[in-house]
Amino acid sequence: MTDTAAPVEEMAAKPAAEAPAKPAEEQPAAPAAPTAPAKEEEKAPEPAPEAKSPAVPEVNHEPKPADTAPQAATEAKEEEKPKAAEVPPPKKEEEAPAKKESESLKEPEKVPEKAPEKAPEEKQPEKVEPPKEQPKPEPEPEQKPAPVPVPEEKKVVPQPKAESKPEPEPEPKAVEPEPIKEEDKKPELVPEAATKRDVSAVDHDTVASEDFADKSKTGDRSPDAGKSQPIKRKDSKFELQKATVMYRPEFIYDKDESAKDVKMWDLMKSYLGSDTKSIQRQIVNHVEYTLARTRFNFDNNGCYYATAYSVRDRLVESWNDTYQHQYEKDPKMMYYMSLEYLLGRMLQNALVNIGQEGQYRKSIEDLGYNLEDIYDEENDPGLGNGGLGRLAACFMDSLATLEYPAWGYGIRYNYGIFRQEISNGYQVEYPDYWLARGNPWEIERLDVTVPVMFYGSVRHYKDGGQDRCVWENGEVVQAMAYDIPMPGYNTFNTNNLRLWRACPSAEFDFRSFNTGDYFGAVKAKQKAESISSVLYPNDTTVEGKELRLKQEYFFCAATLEDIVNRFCKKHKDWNEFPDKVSIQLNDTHPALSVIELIRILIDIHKLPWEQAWKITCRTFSYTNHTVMQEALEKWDVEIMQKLLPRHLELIYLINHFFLESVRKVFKGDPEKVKSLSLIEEGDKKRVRMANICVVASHKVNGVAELHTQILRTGLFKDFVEYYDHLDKERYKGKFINVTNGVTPRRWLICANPKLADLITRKVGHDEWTTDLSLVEDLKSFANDEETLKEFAAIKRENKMRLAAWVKKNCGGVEINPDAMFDVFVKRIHEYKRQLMAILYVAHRYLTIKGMKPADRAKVVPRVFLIGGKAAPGYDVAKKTIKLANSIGDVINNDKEIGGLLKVVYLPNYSVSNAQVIIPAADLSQHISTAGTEASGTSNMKFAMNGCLIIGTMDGANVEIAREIGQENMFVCGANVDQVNQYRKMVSRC
Ligand code: NBG
Repeated sequence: MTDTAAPVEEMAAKPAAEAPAKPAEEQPAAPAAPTAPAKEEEKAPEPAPEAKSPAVPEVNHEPKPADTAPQAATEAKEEEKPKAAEVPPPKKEEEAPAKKESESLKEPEKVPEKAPEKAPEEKQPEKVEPPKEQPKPEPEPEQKPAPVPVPEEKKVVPQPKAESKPEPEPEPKAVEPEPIKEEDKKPELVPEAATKRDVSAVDHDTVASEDFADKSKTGDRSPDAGKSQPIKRKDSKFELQKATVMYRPEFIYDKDESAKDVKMWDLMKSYLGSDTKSIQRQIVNHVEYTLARTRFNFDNNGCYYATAYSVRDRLVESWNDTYQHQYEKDPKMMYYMSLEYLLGRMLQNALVNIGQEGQYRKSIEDLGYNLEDIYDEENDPGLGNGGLGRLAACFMDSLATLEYPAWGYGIRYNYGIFRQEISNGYQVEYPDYWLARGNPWEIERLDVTVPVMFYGSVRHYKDGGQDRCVWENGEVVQAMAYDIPMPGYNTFNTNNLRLWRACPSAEFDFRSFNTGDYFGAVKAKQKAESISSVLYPNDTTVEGKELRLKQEYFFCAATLEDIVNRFCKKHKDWNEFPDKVSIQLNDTHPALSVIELIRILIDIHKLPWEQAWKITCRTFSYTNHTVMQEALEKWDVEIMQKLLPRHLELIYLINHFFLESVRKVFKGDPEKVKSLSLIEEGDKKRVRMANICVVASHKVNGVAELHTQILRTGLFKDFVEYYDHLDKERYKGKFINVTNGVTPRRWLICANPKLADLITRKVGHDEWTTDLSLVEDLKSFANDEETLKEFAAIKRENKMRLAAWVKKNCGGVEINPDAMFDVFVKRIHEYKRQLMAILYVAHRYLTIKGMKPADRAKVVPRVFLIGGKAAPGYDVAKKTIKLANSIGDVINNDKEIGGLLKVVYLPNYSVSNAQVIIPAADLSQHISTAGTEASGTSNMKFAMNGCLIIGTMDGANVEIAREIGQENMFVCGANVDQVNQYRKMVSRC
């Protein structure tokens, strides 16, 4: 497999509101109507010019790194040149044993000249000042890696005053998208992953602090803890990891430091030990001190939580160091904004990535537990619907692994995707309260809160002759951060995933409470909390609900303020913003962040319109994930006007300038104006979120070659034509392809460890784990009996594992591991054509029924395993599930058919279930109508697990076929051109 298709991994305070807050009842009347430009937008366009035939560019086959990453990340990394990083010399010999310039990784653009006065994130532990030469050692993830963070006094992030200033006289040109500048194309700095962590080869005994036994933060009191083995890392291409020992050289103190600080640095200079005893002690300490359980109550579940906390402690160490490093080096940061993350279980993944699975297995087994059973205790955080959410999770893993300075942002939903049960053949949905027992991976940031406003009104005022705006008198909620460390594989680099939770603003509560309206206060609290309460359970259709728009804006406002705050800590010149910040929009759900940035720049920081627009265009990139009309987000102007009046004004303003340019380019062609406008006209005016994203991004990407081509020639055809006419050269790189990818760490090393091991043994190295194209070396074993035997044995073992899973989860059904496992698992949707597969099963059944015994004897026994969730309101999809189960009932109960055919519905398809299902599949189906599936990613996971694919020439199947050879894929159905012809024929009928 190569980078494209397969395996393309990556191919990836009380919060006191300072802002004016009003209870809902006190809402001002509906805000003023859109400003003048808005009306302008509605003007009849000029007469049509001569129509030009749309230029349809070729699909751009961009070369991809082995681990793919979102476009913005690529930008943030392309230019990096490995270079030794400077590690400040130790002050005292005994504290800094012979160091080596370990970080050969990536050289950031520049190193801050002097230590920052303040740690990056909102607050610092009291008076723990770092040595003068260095910035504070505890930046963003500032709090100490205590297993359960103790709520500290909450700090309030100042509410940005909603003062504003729309630049009154922007030239029309100002909204032309910013051209792709040279520096945008090749970003820059990169972090040397966690370079602060010096890993010189130092004698273990020197490093393993004597003090450590008694003073580690886990309260490790074991006599041999002081002799604990330092964490060992596998050899890798990174200099950083060649050494065998890590210690924390940043904890160097100045002679002048107070005794307290000296003590602090001393206590924190070592990492947690990784010998069996140390691990066991850490786990047991968490059982007693974190979970407060007794030794008589140490079941698998307790063991899971204690183990997870102990692993998290390690992640916090590298997460702190990574943050520290990034803060010092100040690279361009890539921010991935996604409303969905299907992370899957984290314990195994974290252990694999930090190279500690073996040690933990030993330690846990020695305590009398089985690691696989412990893995099974973990809830699967289902904070996503399907491919888009899982892609975001794969990207997080790849970004950390490839050492991009990247953060993910999302929402911490209380309820993720529903849990599906099959009852009497029907799908039944249950709320999935994944937080019931707490989430040991997150760090609750009571100190990181951001106020977010809704409703209110816009006041226009004069400021020294300038027209300005202020958005005010709205309802304020607080966004509180929950951070999840994202460890890279075989690197110390540990990025951050920041999820926001909606909380009531303290001021808001008090007001109701003081007037004696206790229930009003509680209601308000619930109303605020409802914003982050539930993930919308649709993957291709939009719920036109106000709450969903609230959720989207809540996410965008909190994230943008956080990013802007971080930028402002080190920079004063706004023009540097796009040099330091790159934001990737995962579909249009975070589209409002574009408008929010403009609002911050214009209304709060009083930048001129043109400058704000340029900065915005250079900052954002947008990934489209679907061409299905029903999935394209459009918001009623009416709802937007009520909820986000200032944002609507700004959208109209952008549209005004943009359409002026469009009219010029197309000589007033009304059809073009209509199709490109950010506002859809009709009975109800609606804001087209995809159009906002295209206009305000410097890169727009599709997720597979075919999909990108369809975007260029279909959905965004008029945009492509517009930019071509505007300045072909300048905008030629605007619409690009970045084929999706998946992480082979989760989908091979975690899901199919034996196959991963076989690959490593056969190709003679494990470099394929970060560069999947290297599995090509397996080709030479294609006819090697021994290898094939081993592969078959592994597959059979995986099939046995799935058979046991089926027996346990599908009402005791027994399936034969020697039958062919024909698997169809994904969200249920008409375009994916599960119905066709089910009808085929019925046909196969009838065919077998009609066979003579002699012919039947030649039939390969087959088990059809189908699974996936249907959106709760999607009737046809739900009926499809029922049909599959009903047909299954007939077939499975037909004694005459015996074991030749079985049908099983696999309930509650999720990441963790996929990890059991995919490695066991012999054949998997990806048969969407050509042109409808943007990419698909499970096709890649099946392929890398040695499963054959039956697929249409759709999405990434096309590239998979090219990479593995069509002869190795069962290609079926009409291709996209044929489908288009059929559509035309049908429409003529
Ligand atoms: C989905 C597509 C898939 C694609 C994933 C990830 C949405 C809106 N789209 O084909 O249907 O693989 O996105 O790009 O979820």
